[in-house]
Amino acid sequence: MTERAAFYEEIGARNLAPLWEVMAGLITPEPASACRPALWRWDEVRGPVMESGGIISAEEAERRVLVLENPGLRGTSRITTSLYAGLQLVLPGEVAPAHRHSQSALRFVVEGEGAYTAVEGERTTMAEGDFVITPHWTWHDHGNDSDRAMIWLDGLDIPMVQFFDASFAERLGDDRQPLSRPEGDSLARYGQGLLPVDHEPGSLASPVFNYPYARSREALEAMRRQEAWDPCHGLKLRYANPVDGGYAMPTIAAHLQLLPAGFETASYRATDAAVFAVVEGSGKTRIGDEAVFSWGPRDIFVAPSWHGVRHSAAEDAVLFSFSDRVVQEKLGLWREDRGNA
Ligand code: 1HN
Repeated sequence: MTERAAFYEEIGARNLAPLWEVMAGLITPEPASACRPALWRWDEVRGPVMESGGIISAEEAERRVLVLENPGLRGTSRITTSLYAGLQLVLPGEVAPAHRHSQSALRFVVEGEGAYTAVEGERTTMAEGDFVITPHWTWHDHGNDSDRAMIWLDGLDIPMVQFFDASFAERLGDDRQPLSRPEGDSLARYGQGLLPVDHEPGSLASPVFNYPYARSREALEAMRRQEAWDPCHGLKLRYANPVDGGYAMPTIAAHLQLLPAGFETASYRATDAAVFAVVEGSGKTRIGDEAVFSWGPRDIFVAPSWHGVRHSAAEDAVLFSFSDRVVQEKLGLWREDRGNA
């Protein structure tokens, strides 16, 4: 045994390790993630999601979800190093029982209309493209009183909470939480460019918990008549907390963007790995040197940290996306590179 190996063995018994053997892997000159570009085509995932409805009920599963696992991070329930994503199915007549946990969640409705989520005493009926949040430690339950299956994309900060060892969770006991406010109350109070006088923020998350697609889409459509297109993003809007102008939740940033037919974005990279869900249109996205994905409605893809992203839209296209950008910005870590990747 060499002198070094003997030394490592000796110190290892005292729970000590030599930094110089691992330093280059710890402090990389640029992000070096195991996260890979990946695409989930709707025509390949819808079948299994619907099939899961015959395997287990929403009630028994608590949440009947097929997890979107990044191929570079299999077995860890992650779509990126910091985020979890899944496709959740709620069939007509089903309920997903009320619970709350430290993890914050977003829903982006992919298929269906008429199912609901209740959050902290208010229900919202959901439609395709709606962005719905259930912030950390809020009671939430889902149900479907419509006659159609509903499937949505879940995004949660599970890996971040895991990293901090800060997970708490509890069940309410009843399937449905008691309702204390009429549907639409939050949007009326906080989502009209007005705020209740003397409003004191009681939470780090937005008091608006459904950002309906019809309104977001209309905003993009109105802007396109006026706005110069951003070379990297087309027209891109950020889901905002109306109380402080920040992101809708403290750990997950979300955006909606419009790319007009024929538009090709300049290469763009940032330190936040992003999950994209296609709402409308079709096109292609090149991610680093590794992947070119052709996409259409309801497809989902992920771009890892610091990989150059270039979108090209064959038809007018709308992309929803979410990432950990809000956290990285707070920690002074977030960087972007426009046009050089
Ligand atoms: C959760 O609460 C939901 O409320 C979905 O719909 C997915 C994955 C892990 C932990 C909690 C939901 C989840 C989750």
